[in-house]
Amino acid sequence: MCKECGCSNHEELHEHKKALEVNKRVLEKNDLQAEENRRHFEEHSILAINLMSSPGAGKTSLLEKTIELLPEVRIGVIEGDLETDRDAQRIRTKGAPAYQITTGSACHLDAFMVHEGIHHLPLEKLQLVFIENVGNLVCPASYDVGAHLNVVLLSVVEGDDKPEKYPVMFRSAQLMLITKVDLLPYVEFSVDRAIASARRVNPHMDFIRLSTKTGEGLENWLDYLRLKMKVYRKSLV
Ligand SMILES: Nc1nc2c(ncn2[C@@H]2O[C@H](COP(=O)(O)OP(=O)(O)OP(=O)(O)O)[C@@H](O)[C@H]2O)c(=O)[nH]1
Ligand SMILES: [Mg+2]
Ligand SMILES: [Zn+2]
Ligand SMILES: [Zn+2]
Repeated sequence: MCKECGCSNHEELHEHKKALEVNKRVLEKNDLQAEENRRHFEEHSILAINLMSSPGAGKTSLLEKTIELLPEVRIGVIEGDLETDRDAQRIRTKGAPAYQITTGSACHLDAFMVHEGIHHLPLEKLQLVFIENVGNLVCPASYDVGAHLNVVLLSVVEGDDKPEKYPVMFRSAQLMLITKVDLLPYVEFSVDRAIASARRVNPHMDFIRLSTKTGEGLENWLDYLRLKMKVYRKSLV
């Protein structure tokens, strides 16, 4: 667990309070940097989307498909992982610029790391930037990275009870993607129960079910992106 989260200091109440104070200051600084990141995106009329999920829910697979299926949109990606640049390489193979952040021990991206990524992307050539956060359903939700939209992926192998068990994450997102729906015949997962669980923590959330293997739902995802880009561009003028 990373020290910024304060989650390694539960031994003594005193220590815990100190950790919470430090955490609060870290988050305040983070929020200022996040605002600057958003200004960078807006100077270039770029819509920025933060993708979050537990490890392996299908974030990179979805980005690969999105780049393939939206050739008319110039997409860039900032990748976050503890180690390796494998996800950035997967994105570059699809022909989009990608910058890999390796966090070492931190289990989330913060606005400072994303700022570094922003300056390594050819912003003047881009219209849409995805930030693929570190696979983790907990602390990425507490760090504003300067995106305009938060999207959470929940794959059907994880269980339909997750939204209420990880409410901070599901409250922070505007859209929940229910991924790997091709596997529904093999798992006990009710899409309706997952949506009901998410609605209880976040009544305003949108939902799309999809599979990158069969292509089901991908058109809805692309429509969602087209609509959000249109609304965003209108908001800038
Ligand atoms: N059956 C099925 N498998 C999928 C689907 N999407 C992704 N996968 C598989 O799930 C695994 C993880 O996919 P990734 O796209 O790497 O997941 P991720 O969320 O980027 O993973 P991290 O970056 O490590 O958190 C891979 O083996 C994918 O082939 C899907 O729609 N259906
Ligand atoms: Mg990935
Ligand atoms: Zn963390
Ligand atoms: Zn800058």
